[in-house]
Amino acid sequence: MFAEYVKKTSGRELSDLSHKEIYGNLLKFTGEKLNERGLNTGKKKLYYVSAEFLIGKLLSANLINLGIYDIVDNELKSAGVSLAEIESLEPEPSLGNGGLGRLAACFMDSAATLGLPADGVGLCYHCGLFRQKFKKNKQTEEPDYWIEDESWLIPTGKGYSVKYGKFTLQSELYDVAVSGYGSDCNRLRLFDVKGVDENIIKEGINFDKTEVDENLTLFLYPDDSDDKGKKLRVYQQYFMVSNAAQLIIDEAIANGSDLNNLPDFAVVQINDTHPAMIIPELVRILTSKGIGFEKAVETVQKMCAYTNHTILAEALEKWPVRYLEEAVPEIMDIIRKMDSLIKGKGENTDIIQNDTVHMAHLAIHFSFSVNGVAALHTEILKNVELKNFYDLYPDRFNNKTNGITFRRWLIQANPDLTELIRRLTGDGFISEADRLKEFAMYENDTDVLSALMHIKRKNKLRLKEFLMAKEGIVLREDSIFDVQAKRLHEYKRQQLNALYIIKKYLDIKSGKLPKRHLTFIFAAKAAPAYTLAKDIIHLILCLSELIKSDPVAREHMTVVMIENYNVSVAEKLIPACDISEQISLASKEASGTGNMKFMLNGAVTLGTSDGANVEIAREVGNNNIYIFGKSADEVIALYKSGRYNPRAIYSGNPYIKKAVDFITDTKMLSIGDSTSLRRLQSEIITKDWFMTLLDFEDYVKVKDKAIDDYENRADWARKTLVNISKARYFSSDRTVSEYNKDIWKL
Ligand code: 26Q
Repeated sequence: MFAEYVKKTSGRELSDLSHKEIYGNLLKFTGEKLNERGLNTGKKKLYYVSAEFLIGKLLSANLINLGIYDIVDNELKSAGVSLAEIESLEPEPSLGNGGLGRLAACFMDSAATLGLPADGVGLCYHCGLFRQKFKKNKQTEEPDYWIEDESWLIPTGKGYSVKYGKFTLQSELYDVAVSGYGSDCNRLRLFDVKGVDENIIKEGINFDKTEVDENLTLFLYPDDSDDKGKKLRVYQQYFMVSNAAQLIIDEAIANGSDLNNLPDFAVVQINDTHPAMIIPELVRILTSKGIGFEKAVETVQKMCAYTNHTILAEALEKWPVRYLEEAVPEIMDIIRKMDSLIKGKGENTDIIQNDTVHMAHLAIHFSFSVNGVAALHTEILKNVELKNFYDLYPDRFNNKTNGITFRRWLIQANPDLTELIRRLTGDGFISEADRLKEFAMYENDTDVLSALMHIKRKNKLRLKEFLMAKEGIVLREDSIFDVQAKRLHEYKRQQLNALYIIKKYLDIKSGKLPKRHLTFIFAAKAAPAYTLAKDIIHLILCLSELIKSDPVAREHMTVVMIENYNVSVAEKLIPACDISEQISLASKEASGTGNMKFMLNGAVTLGTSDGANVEIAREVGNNNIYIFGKSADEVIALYKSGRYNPRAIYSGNPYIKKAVDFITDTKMLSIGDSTSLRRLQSEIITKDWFMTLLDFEDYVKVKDKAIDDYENRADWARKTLVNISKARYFSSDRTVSEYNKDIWKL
């Protein structure tokens, strides 16, 4: 059908086109097919407002959802071209940092698939998050342009005025079609500013932060370590929510709303606090249209629901009043009036405190629903972090355990595993994840277990080829692939994994050899201003170099850190993994979603009792997961007591001391930067805010056990089968259905 399309539109044969031309034609062809599908409709619509949508490449995803992937793939094959080659030409939009942004993309896929009228609303960043490059074993940042002349962005010709304190900006709306699997479409509505100027980008990702009209949508979350960056973030957020609010009200009126009944037409899911200013913005617009203040507040509260994604105090957004006064004075006035409605209602729940606006407080007081993203996380919100709010509004709090779309993370990422499941259970699991139950029945089928091992090996070979081509990295497919892929943050404890690697290296050097070659793979970006996170990257890259140049050690282990981790890398990396590292300090990882992708692809989790790991353990049972470390309750109590003493652990355990000391061993200092390595080492011994050393001993014990168990190949294959089958609970179709049943009611 594609070949015919090319013939009809250009009079040419598929085999005569260059790869670039095929890509351009496929964009148009797929775009038209998507357009032929209608939009999901209904009286009430969901607006998922988010600063991030980490959608990944769209070509394969759209072809799969349209049900024409195999047809197009075969047509291209007949013309001597592979779809993978064509897809490699598609630039990946990096419109997200990590979990929260990818979750938004999975939710968009599921909402469309479930036939729910649900649009995403966000910003059209020209460069998204930075592109990561390693130089001298350190991270550097470059702009990551992704918008080409031909892209998935559909100009709509629509736009709005957004009024700031001292000037007004004009927006331009671009739509991206969101295909569901076998369903009608929804849209991602991305707003850009007229007149943004990419030429103001200087070295790396630096630019003049004061010229808001020229830089507003250049980057996702520009470095906010200085005042100018923070202000720019406020300008960005207001641009996003003002456009969203105007769009919502326009569409509701077009659908027949008289604005008094707005909640019957629109529900807004606020993705973390980044879009929280939509609350006062909606109030502003409603009052400007003649609705009284109190009625406007009441209406808006019935429309808005807030999701919390983090319990780290430093990630909770607080803005100095003077920033808002300068950027958005009208909104600041409304926030003041709203604050006076709830002032003193609970202890430490005011919106404005010490001349600072607490965005989470604003979002909680004026939403009808507040949800956490995993069972443990929601309990911690209710009982600890947001206890004062839970006391005020117990009925508002609810849990929605995160999920992932199987269309991308199984069908697209792992075609061989998909084929095996399809052969054994049929197609149903693609849109009904529960059907993976049927796969569990093959737990003792030796043919299926060896097919699983064969698929894993193939996926390792595919990763090996990919990394060889991408970065000249050499992998051994007979090795155990142990993977930690996620943003670099102290609480996620990549440093704990690195200390284990040092211990293994020292063991090997002293003659204690592992039974099988071990491959430790990292993939992570660090925030540009987060010094310690960059120190941890430096440590890992130095270890990688040290081991690569050691003829004894390299026979037994490999350490690699993949450059510029993104969705496309994840699609190759995750299916090749044996051991999935989910080792955050208990209580700190809200949920995690990588953990779900790895299990779905037949990796076994090594993790702490944190976030959704707790629910993964509940689903798969103790035999099919490796849990270690202190519990969330113990960690919370330890913080409260102020008694954690890393130096005592360091001094009290000879092998911990040896591993930590090695960070600044002469071998390491000859490779790396002594300031960075010393800073990291001293941080671990004297502060260790995320308690790496607390769990080190248990981590070593449990990880060694996992590596040992791997040698029982049949039993390991059985563990992977159980993980795949039990991943059914973590389908984002389940999560989105729950949101709809309890919150959106579409
Ligand atoms: C805040 C203030 C100033 C600048 C930046 C930020 C900021 C930016 C991004 C704060 C947080 C984020 C992103 C958070 C995030 O991705 N959280 C993850 O959300 C996932 C989906 O719910 C969870 O699975 C992860 O556990 C959680 O870490």
